[in-house]
Amino acid sequence: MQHGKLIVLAASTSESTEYQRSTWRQMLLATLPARYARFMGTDWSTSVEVNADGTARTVPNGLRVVEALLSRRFGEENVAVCYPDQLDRFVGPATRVIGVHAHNPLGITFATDIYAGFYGRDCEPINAAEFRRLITHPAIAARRDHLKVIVGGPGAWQIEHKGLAPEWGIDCIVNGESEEAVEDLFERAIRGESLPEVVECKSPRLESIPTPVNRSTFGVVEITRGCGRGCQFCSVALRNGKSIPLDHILANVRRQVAQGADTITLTTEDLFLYEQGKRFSTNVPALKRLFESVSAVPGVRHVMLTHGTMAPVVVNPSLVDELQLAVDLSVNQHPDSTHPHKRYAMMFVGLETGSVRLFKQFMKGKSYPFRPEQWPDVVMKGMETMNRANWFPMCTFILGLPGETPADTRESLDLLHSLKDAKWCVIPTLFVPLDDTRMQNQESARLTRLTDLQWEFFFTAWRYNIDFFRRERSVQWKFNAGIPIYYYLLGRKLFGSAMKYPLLRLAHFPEWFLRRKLYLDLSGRRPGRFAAPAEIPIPEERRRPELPVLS
Ligand code: B12
Ligand code: SF4
Repeated sequence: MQHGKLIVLAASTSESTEYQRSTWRQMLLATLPARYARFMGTDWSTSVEVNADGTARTVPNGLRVVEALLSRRFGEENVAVCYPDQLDRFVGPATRVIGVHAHNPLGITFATDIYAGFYGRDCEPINAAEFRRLITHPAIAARRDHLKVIVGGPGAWQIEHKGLAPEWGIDCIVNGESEEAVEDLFERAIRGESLPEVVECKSPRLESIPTPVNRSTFGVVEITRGCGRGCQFCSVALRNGKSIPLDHILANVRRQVAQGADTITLTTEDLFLYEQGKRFSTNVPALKRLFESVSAVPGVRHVMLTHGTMAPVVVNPSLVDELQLAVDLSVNQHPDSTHPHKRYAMMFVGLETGSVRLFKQFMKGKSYPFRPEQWPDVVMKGMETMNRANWFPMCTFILGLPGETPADTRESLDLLHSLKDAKWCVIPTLFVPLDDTRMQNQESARLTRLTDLQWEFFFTAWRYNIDFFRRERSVQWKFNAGIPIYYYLLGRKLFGSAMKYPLLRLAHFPEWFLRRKLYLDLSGRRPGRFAAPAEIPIPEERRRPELPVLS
């Protein structure tokens, strides 16, 4: 392209790839150390598919939203969306703005840099290396005199936080939902006006959210935005809650399919907020209608989920049975599923802590309509109900919340132990004070400061995951043998001896040996502290109001 496009939008390959159709694999790209990934015996490819004209086939949905807005305002012939390797084809003398998407550009959010940190302090995750390759691309540097660089997306705050904008030649960082800001901002950039270093956006009105025109990574289609549960560490907690109208959702699904997607990822902070009634009451008929309508679109073979909460499943245990399509159309399979094709529905669920004290302090809305004191019961009952219906959730826990004491960590360990036989995946993360949250001024938790109990939580969780998801038992012994070697060569120097026995649990050392050194005893001699109750009473004053009647 000789002259270039007026507006070029770009996303890094590791944030755009659909490689092996695995969201799980893509998430690992956010955590694996770039330097050593190739030695890990697996193909951690960040390969992406390019259209015949050089544009990107799939990029994160947020960038597709921006593309839709800018194409409407400036004409689609003036906007190109591409990956770093194709920037040369679109950036030219006519280009005035480069808009870059940042999902997790430095890898400093929950669950990311901590894993790269196991390989040494200077190891950056693949996501960070790939983002740097994009933002420092020579095609952008060569045209700096006549174009502006604008970076937006859920992880844009990371660049601001680390003060990297000047070094990377970024003119403006856009934080938050950009629907009502982005067109005027790009207009100013095209005119060559100076831009504010940072723009903080407000939640848009529902009618300002456009239907994307092109295909997003993993066929992401938004069904709701925002969440009113108000957890203090969460950046989307402050976004206003709204459900996207079904006809917009279906129009988006049709566009995804028309461009080759056969999998649609219904994206939300909480599936059960979709068309909710008052005070978080789940609208089961609307959810069923959503699943039925999406799966009826010709070309849709799979439907995937993003996030959800436990409390609605406990309030209404038949909910997951009613949404059987989520299992039937899932891409995930596991031998422990009782589904005829061994499918299971996977959804991210934030459990975050077993400590009622911390739960009350930082996230009490999560258990509504149940009281914070009922949280462990809600988790146990919700897990039992989900598993029975072949929903195997992927659950996060946050270690190192501000003020966490050993007693709090023990409570989390007790809950973890009680879930020993659950069908799930548990992801331990470390507390990160995300910008735009009520905890943004608190201190981050650090691997180097984890206590022995926190290490025990960390590696017991991964031991559960290995045991539940392990496919090839033959390689297990190599993994087990490698762990003590890692500890003595590197782990001990980086993190001290507090990690030793927890790490040996990951290596399947016998429990008769470990139980003298650790808090939990996984040998089965002691039952878990919590069990799923037959029923959990909803406090009288929080009883569910009637749902609005659906048209
Ligand atoms: C779908 C999704 C995924 C999918 C697909 C990701 C993808 N690469 O496409 C999967 C499951 C794979 C995934 C993985 C991860 N994700 Co994710 N993901 C989401 C989710 C649920 C929806 C994203 C979405 O479409 N939102 C709707 C769009 C419209 O919002 P948006 O993306 O923010 O875009 C708006 C603005 O940001 C802005 N904008 C976006 N791009 C641009 C570009 C420019 C130039 C401008 C001006 C503005 C702009 O305008 C858009 C319209 O308002 C969000 C939560 C959420 N609801 O946003 C989390 C979220 C974005 N993910 C998050 C995280 C942490 C991750 C992981 C790092 C998780 C992990 N620990 O492994 C990985 C990273 C993967 C990777 N390689 O990049 C965090 C980000 C927090 C942060 N960065 O500080 C979020 C917010 C979840 C959370 N609550 O913690 N994710
Ligand atoms: S329930 Fe989830 S999305 Fe809602 S505020 Fe809490 S952490 Fe954020």
